[in-house]
Amino acid sequence: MLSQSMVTDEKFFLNRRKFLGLGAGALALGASYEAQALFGLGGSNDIPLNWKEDPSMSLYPVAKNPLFNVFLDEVTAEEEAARYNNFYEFGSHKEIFQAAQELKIRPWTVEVSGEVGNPKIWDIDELLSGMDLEERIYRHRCVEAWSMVVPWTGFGLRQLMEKSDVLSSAKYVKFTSFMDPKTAPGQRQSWYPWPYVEGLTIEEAAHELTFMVTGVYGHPLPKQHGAPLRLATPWKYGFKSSKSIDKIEFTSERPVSFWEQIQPKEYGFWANVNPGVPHPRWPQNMERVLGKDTYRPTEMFNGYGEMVAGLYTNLEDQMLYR
Ligand SMILES: Nc1nc2c(c(=O)[nH]1)N[C@H]1C(S)=C(S)[C@@H](COP(=O)(O)O)O[C@H]1N2
Ligand SMILES: [Mo]
Repeated sequence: MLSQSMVTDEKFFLNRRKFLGLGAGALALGASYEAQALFGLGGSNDIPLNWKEDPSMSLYPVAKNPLFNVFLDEVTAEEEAARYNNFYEFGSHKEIFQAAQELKIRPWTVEVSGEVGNPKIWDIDELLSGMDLEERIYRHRCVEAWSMVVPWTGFGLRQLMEKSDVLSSAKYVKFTSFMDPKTAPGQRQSWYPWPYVEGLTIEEAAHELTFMVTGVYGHPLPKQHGAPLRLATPWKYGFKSSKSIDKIEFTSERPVSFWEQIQPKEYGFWANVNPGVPHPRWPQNMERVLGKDTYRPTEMFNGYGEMVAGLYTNLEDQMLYR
């Protein structure tokens, strides 16, 4: 269960470091990035970054949008981000980068449906070539209290909404991730409500921060980051950022997201970052900086408050911060 692993994440991390400190366990630790650093196993050559065979390779790198690099945060090392993932389809732990290489990302279609004038099943490469791609450096704050700073490449969801002619009857957007238990062992664990589903209000969907991610660090997205298409909503907890999306539905009804189905008191629909509202089982005021041994204070709306606070006026009755 996620709830369990969320509790143990911090402890597990510290225990592993202690374990390493005893000088044992290079084998048991496998390819963990802590082991890489301590035993010098590394170099990026053994990180499975499948983008080398990705047919969209020639689209990268793209121009940076400097508007979205306002924090001057230190960008997380690519190796750190590529080795420490949440992708429950491939396991309920962080080291899924090998397992995720089984995901087949071509052919891949993205079905846009529901309350739209132009429903369409997009071939991913047609979709990518029709969009204005840009690079944005975004913060990412996981509900488990770790964070990273990542240069994503992608396009504003708003671009796709315009092409799809979203109708005024659409109040929400629902993202559905791929379903393929043959390649994704986590999906054979039938107690999870597969496939992974997430949603936003139509106002959130149209917000300029809402980014459909197709690449990272100047190249196509590796599978462990949710190739070939994922979401980034940096003012919300990371579980809102669905990976490997193959359906986008505009609807009049609020979707029930994956974690909300599992544990609605702990993981809600809104999930906006707020350091003052603890998770029921741990505080949210600090975050561990991925790849470092340092912590930093968590910021309201993960630092994006000026841009997004207006989305939540008159919604005080909602569970906005879980
Ligand atoms: N389909 C799917 N999307 C997902 C998840 C998942 O398990 N399955 N985990 C979420 C969580 S909890 C986080 S923190 C981010 C992690 O993204 P990253 O591994 O690329 O850093 O993906 C989110 N998107
Ligand atoms: Mo997360």
